[in-house]
Amino acid sequence: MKITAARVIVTCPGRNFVTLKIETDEGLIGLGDATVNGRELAVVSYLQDHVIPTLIGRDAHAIEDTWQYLYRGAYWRRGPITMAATSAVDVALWDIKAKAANMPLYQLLGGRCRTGVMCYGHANGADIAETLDEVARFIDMGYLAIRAQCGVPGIASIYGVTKDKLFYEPADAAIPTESTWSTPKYLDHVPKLFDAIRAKFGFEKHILHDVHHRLTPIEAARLGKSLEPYRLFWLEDPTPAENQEALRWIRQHTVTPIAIGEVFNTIHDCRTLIQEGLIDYIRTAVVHAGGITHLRRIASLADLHHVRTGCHGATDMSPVCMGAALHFDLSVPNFGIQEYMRHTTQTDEVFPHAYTYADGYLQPGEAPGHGVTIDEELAARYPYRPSALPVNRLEDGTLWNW
Ligand code: GCO
Ligand code: MG
Repeated sequence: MKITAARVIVTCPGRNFVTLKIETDEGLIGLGDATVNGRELAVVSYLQDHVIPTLIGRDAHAIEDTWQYLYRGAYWRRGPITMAATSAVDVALWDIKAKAANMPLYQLLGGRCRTGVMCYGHANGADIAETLDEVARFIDMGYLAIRAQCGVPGIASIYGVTKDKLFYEPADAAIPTESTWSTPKYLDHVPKLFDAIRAKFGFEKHILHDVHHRLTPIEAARLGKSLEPYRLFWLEDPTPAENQEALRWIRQHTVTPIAIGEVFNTIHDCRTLIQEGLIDYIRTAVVHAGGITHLRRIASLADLHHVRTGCHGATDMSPVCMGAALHFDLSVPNFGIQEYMRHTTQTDEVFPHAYTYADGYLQPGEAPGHGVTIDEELAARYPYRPSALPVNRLEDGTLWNW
């Protein structure tokens, strides 16, 4: 089966998505997500100028060879743009192979390892009272695991707190908006939130929290220690983890489980973290870490070291990524949890999908392939809108991690 055409579709049904569509001489088509939030057109160019011309005429079944061709063959390997483009090709080819086999993708990946994919939703509020109401709402929706984020007195706006409670789109302007950050105020407030959550709801549900790369290692160690009584499922991105060795400090001081990796693109970004057992969950996403092919390699390494998966699933992972992730989640032995931030109705209409949510679990569905399609006519009605992620400054104006 030969690849005869490939095309990039950019659409903005509430937020920007980049989708690769691959066609074959047997009439089968495959879709892959290539969205990098705030950098969408860079991936479009990489795909159109450097990847698509090399795909035409290739064997659509040769997934591993194509992956190696795009990774090793590129010379300028790794990096978010290259790896998102590689991922889009990889996922589209897995979609085609599973359609050719007339099977849902998880069957090709070894079959079901569990009955469903436990996911976590996002409860957030301007203050503790509002966050508690939101946690209650997610419990009512059947969630077994809930991430809680909350405004901090004295900080005007904060990562993860939003007006639209089911969706979150931080990329809100063509030129990045600026927010202000205070580590001392945050560190004093956060334990109060989790104290209130456990006091009100007990310990039955899994509770998670995202620090979003804001702390130094010793500050992160302090936070992890102060949250131990509340037994979090995980504490996410406590520090910017390009310095993998810094996690040794955090690990020495706290038994709060750590999750890292949503911004990583290859196994090399998390090799030390995994091999030294410095984290408990690896957050790499299908779209940003080289597709199903590379994510399976990361998961296999992680499995050796008792690290479980916890794929990034914010709104900027398109339904195509979410669909592919659920097949991976269902079939990977060392699955931990899947993030599930819902998409807007417009996004769901542009990307009809087989996956479903019920009672705290997601199911990828039984449609052949990954089960996600695109309504191109509808997609064309939502043109690209430039939008970048915000930047962050300390109270004295020093640029900090957002
Ligand atoms: C998460 C993430 C997101 C990111 C967003 C950036 O844990 O879901 O931190 O909220 O900020 O995906 O594009
Ligand atoms: Mg995160």
